[in-house]
Amino acid sequence: VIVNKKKTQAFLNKQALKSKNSKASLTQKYLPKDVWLWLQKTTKYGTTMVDCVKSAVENPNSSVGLYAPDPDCYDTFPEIFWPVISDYHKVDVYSLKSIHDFGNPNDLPDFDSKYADSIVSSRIRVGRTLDGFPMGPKLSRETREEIKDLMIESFRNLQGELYGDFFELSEMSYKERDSLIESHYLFADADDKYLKSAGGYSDWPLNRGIFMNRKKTFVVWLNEEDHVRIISIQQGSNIKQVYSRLVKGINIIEQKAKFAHHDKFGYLTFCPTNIGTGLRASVHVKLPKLGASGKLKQLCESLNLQPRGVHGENSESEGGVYDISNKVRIGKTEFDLVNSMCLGIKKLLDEEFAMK
Ligand code: ADP
Ligand code: CIR
Repeated sequence: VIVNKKKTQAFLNKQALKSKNSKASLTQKYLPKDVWLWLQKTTKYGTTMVDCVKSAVENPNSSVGLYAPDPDCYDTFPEIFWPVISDYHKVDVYSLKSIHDFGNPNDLPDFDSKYADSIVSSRIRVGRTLDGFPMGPKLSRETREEIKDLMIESFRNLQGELYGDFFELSEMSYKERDSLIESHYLFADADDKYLKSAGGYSDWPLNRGIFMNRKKTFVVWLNEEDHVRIISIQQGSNIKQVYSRLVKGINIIEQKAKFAHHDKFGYLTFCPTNIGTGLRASVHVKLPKLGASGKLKQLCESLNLQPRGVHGENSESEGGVYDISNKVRIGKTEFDLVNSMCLGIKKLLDEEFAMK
């Protein structure tokens, strides 16, 4: 190895000069100064940037890899959060301002009756964090229980169609859990390696659970990836009904629960892909030809849609059925996100039906 001694010495001198603090550790002295400053910062919950990127470090195949263990991360670590948000949501993060408008569910388009058999089921969810609490990894058993109790209190206002019961995960049998997971109502059982690395499963399964109305069309997850996931779901393609029920449920829950909200980033969530509206509107749709053609991913990307398998994120398609949803969650209103998902699905189905 040929070492250019002069250049090496000049480089080392430059690095050493970056720290004027004579008490600096050798690590501080030799780490590039901007990296040192980034690593040194903490939020009021003691979160460092290393905590935020842990999932990416442990899982090199992550698609995003970043998590916010507490709400302050979005402002404390702009060096990493802002460019990631900009790239994922395709927004100008500097001028970004969160916008919200549920609009009128009846203004959503109907799917053509020729597509009736292609759309198996429809679901829309929003992710929320209770104001005043850190996200999952920074919760203690007590604070996680506090969140659960506050939310159970808010469920008391759900009446009529939305009336239902809360079930503690730790009190359910494995058989009950499996059956609810299989039928798409309940979250998976702590098996997401990305979320695991990020600390999302601490003290699992305690203080987790699911609220369900009697018809299992209105569901709320507690203390899974986010403190709260409010979900409306039903068989078939009537997205107007699904959306209308979701908006009704959110408004009632918000009479009691106050959710963390940021002027720029909207509703704050554990994963930066969910900030803004927190809304993912999806259909389980039969696209066997498009799926087999290998063109689906590319087509979805061009329509701002995201394909997933039939058992959620990181699962596979079965029998040509895909979970297709809006990919971005910020920069557009809730209504526009659901509307553009519907229009995108129509385009995918047009394409599917035109294929030989
Ligand atoms: P999230 O939507 O909360 O980000 P996942 O992608 O893990 O989380 O999906 C959670 C569950 O919801 C999975 O069982 C998934 O199959 C189910 N699901 C998603 N969209 C639909 C849909 N349109 N119809 C039925 N089930 C759905
Ligand atoms: C990852 O980084 O791969 C996981 N944490 C999942 C990221 C969120 N998924 C998505 O694309 N919406």
